[in-house]
Amino acid sequence: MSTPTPEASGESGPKQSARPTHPQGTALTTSQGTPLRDTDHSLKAGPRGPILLQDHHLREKITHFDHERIPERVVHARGAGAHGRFISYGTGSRICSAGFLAEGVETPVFVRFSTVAGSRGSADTVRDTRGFATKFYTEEGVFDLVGNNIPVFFIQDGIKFPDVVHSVKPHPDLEIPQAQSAHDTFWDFVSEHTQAQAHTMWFMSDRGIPRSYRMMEGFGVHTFKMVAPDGTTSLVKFHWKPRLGVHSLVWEEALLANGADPDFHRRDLAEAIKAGAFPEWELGVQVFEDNEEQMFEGIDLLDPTKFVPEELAPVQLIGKMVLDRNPANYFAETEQVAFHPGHLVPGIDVTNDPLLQVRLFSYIDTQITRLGGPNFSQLPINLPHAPVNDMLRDGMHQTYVHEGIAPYHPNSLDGGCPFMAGEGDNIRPPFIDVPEHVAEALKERGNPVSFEDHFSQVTMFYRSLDTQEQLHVQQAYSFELGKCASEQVRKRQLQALANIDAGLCAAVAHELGLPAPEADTEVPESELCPSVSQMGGMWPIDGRVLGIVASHSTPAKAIELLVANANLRGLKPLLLAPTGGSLADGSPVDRTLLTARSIEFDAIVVAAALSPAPDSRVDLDAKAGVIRPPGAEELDPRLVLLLQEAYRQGKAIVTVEQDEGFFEDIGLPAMGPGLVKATIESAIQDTATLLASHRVWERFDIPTS
Ligand code: HDD
Repeated sequence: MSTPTPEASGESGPKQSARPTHPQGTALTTSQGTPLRDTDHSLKAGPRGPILLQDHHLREKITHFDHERIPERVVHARGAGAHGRFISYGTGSRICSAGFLAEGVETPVFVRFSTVAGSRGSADTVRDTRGFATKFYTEEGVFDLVGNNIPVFFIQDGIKFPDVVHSVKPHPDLEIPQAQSAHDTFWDFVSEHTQAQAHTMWFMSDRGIPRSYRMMEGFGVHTFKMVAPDGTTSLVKFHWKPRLGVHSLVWEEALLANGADPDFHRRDLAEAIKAGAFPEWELGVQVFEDNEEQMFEGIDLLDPTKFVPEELAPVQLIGKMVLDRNPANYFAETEQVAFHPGHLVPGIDVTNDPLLQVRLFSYIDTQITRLGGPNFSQLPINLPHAPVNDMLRDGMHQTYVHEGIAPYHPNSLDGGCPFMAGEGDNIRPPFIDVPEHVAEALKERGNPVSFEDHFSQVTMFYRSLDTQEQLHVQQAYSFELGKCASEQVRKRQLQALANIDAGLCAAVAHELGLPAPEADTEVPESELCPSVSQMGGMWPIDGRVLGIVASHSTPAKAIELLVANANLRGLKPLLLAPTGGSLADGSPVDRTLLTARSIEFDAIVVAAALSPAPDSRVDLDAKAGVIRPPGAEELDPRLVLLLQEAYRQGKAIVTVEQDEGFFEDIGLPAMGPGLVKATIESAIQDTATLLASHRVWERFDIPTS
């Protein structure tokens, strides 16, 4: 007889059902289940006397509170999670025997998105790489795909991970700056360590400031191995493709959101799911022959600082993921979820990528500190949905009541159980490490020669971007290096930029007031890979946030029509009025001029020109920090500021039945891209059309030189 699994026995597992997971409607108890009738007063020697040590409820309550926090993740501390499901197309079955990739199989998933550098309470919209970690609860065990929104990594060998992380974390003396790469130690490291140039280029691009977790690609980064049912192997790179397209903030939005709504991405994800605009991604793989070289078109597939352009190896789609449920409890789920690249299922295996190899050690190790012991996989969020029958025993926070006397193998006392898969239990295929020939080699600390090219793909990436995106990259490097105090660091990074692209280097050098150096290696003429650009295309607009500016005297019919049309198109309308309360149709005001900021809206429909109370005008001008153009005397300066910011951020502004000169009055051009005068009937359609291309790109200046 095998040791019973928690599910199978229904007895030995964690008895979750007995716990007050949703205590509303029942009486308060101690942790031991004793009902309580007072939790507001400590037990004292008289109402004004000292508190008694015997107050066991007080001591339990305070002691537990004192230990409520666990260590935050050493990286990726700030995150947001969601539940969902993965539906397989079956197309992966040709090369992979994993059961969850068979046609039509639906697998529950939990995804955690994150920033890398900041601590748990840091802001969402900082410039950073984003984590994209997915836990598949398959019937053959848990598979974790622990990726990022950038397909390349900072370093080639995991032994460098503490170095890169120490460099980007706040300086150890004063612990500043928080969640920032714009400081000396980070640029000191990456300019010294040129293999980091590929990753830094990607996150200096717009990928470093995503509009939403829902609008990011995800990448497994490393090359993995897939094993077909007949044992043949392929090398693959995983890609997540968002249905809504890949979109970013502009820098002004990112900065404003850090202050005005530090939970910008977390809120966006949760609210979209709550509104039924379920985020979706398709999972795809680039597939390569598993040969001895493990190279493809000159690209070393074991080098995690390189990616394979989709132009060379198209992404083949194998399934779809839908996130449709928010966590019920942040701590229990999003904080306690424990990912590990070594959580693999039969059919998927690792390669010798030296970054991946070190990760295989690091993740279990970190959970032991973070989650207080080796039994973290028994936490509900980590619990496999497949039956578990391990021989791991005891340890801190053990929640299983294991039966039997022989948790070792082989044994003859517990009926020889557990069997090895394939012996007694033939039903589930076992995990088989892919046999691999390891070349006779010298034991050494070193890299293959193919790891030495640190620049050619960086040049290719930069030159493949659209001109506006290149401008953003120039501005990002100028900002980041402009925040470095050390001139030697700035100069060394300029040298790296010279080796990438002379134009980029010159633009940044100009901003820094430093001479642009000449390249000291040959800058390669590279093929372009336009697929890395985010520009162009029309995309679904589900869950995009539309600000509707109304006043308390805007007719009910107008509000009803605008809101209904917005809902019809899957937009999320937010009603913005001078003060709180309800509007004529009875709808509650979502934002007031005091609480609204441009960053919250993807587009704005102005159904009412809002004026301030006459006596508060001067005061409001000062508070809004806006100089009202002469034509805008009657307008509330906060509305002027909102619209001016929205204009700068490339957002559609649609007015409904406003004065002919409205745009000029608020200091915008009378006519221009994305400035629309509409009727109540056409306003939402006009907005939706503009939103489909994410932003009014024509607004941004493109330098001519
Ligand atoms: Fe890592 C967390 C992604 C390299 C060590 N990593 C972590 C998370 C993501 C990644 C998304 C957050 C998971 C979550 O939401 O809980 N890490 C990556 C990617 C890498 C990478 C895509 C390279 C391709 N990581 C990497 C290396 C090491 C680590 C080389 C160590 C040598 N990573 C960790 C960690 C973390 C972690 C310290 C912190 C918290 C955790 O694991 O659970 O072990």
